[in-house]
Amino acid sequence: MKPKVLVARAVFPETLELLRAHFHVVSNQDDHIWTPEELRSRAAGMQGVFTTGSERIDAAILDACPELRICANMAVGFNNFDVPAMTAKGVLATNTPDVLTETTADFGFALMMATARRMAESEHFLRAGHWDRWRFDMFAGTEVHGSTLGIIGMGRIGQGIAKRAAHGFGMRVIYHNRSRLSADLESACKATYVSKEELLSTADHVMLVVPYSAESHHTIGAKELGSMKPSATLVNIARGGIVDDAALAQALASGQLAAAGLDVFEGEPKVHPSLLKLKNVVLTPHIASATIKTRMAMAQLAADNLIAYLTQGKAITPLNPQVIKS
Ligand code: 8YV
Repeated sequence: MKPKVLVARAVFPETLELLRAHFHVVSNQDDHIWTPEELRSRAAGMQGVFTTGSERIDAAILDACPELRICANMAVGFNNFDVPAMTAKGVLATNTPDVLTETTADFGFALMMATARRMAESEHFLRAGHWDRWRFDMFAGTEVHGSTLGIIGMGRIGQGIAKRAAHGFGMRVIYHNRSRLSADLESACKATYVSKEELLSTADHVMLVVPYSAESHHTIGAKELGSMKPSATLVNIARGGIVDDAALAQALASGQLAAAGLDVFEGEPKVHPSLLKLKNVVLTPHIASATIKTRMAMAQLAADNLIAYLTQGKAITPLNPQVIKS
C-alpha cells in the first residue's frame, strides 16, 4: 500500500502530481488556514506531511500522529518545527536550502534599494495625483552605491547580498554572525567581521538575514535602533520577531531612523498598525523567495525529500539526520 502524505497548503499542480505517483495524497488545495487542532486531525494516520513555514509541528501534533515519519518544509527557515521534539519521536525534518539563496538575495537587495530610494512612498504619491511639479528635494533618499552595508546573519543568503553589494555597487560590507566566516569566504564577499555594536553604529544600511530562534528574538529593539545612524535604513527579510516592530514603528515615526523595508512581521500576516500608517517603511507580504522558478524548486525539493525518505529511507536535505536508520 502507498504511504499516506498530507499536503498542508495549496501547492503547484505539478507537485501534487509528482506526490500522487508515490503516495496516497490528501491535499489542502483550497488553501484553508487550519487551526493546530485541524492540522492535527488531518495529519493523523499520515506517514508524511508537506508543510510551509506557516504550519507548526510540535509535541502536540507528534503525540497525535504516531505514524508520522517525515515533515518536509517548503522553506529554508524551520522555526515552525520543534526539531528536538521531532528527533525524540524519530520524525525526520527537512527544509529547502540553496534553491532559494540567489532569489532571496535579489529581493533583499531590491528591498534595500526601494527603502533607501523611497520607491513605494513616491509611487503612492504619484498614483494619488499629487505630482504637479519637479522639486529639488522631492523624495530625495539615501545613497546606496559606495555606502556601508551591515549584514546581521552571514549564511548563504547574507553572503549573496554581500557579493551583490561589494561587487555590483561598490559598497563597503561589514557583517556580524554567530561565527566568523573563513578567510576565503570573507574575501569572496569582500566582507569585514565586526561586533554587532560596531555594525549598528557604522552602517548606512542594515540588513537582517539571521534565522529566528529564542536567541535571535528582538535582535533589533529600542536600544539597537537608538544606536543606529538617524540617516540609516533597516531591512528585515529574515523572520518576524527578529525586530521589535513596535519599537521600530516608534523609531521611524520620531525620525530616529530614516526608513525601513520589511518583508516579515511579528505575528504575520498581521502587521503592527503603527507601521501601516508610516510613509517611510516599505512593506511586502513575505515574498522574498517568490519567483515561479524558485518556488517550484522549493516545492520540488520538499516533495523529493518525502519521496526519498518514504520510498528509500534516504533524505536530501535533512535537519536531523540522526533519525535516519542506516
Ligand atoms: C517561504 C521563507 O516562502 O524559506 C523561507 O524560510 O521564509 C520563504 O521562502 C515561507 O517560509 C513559506 O514557506
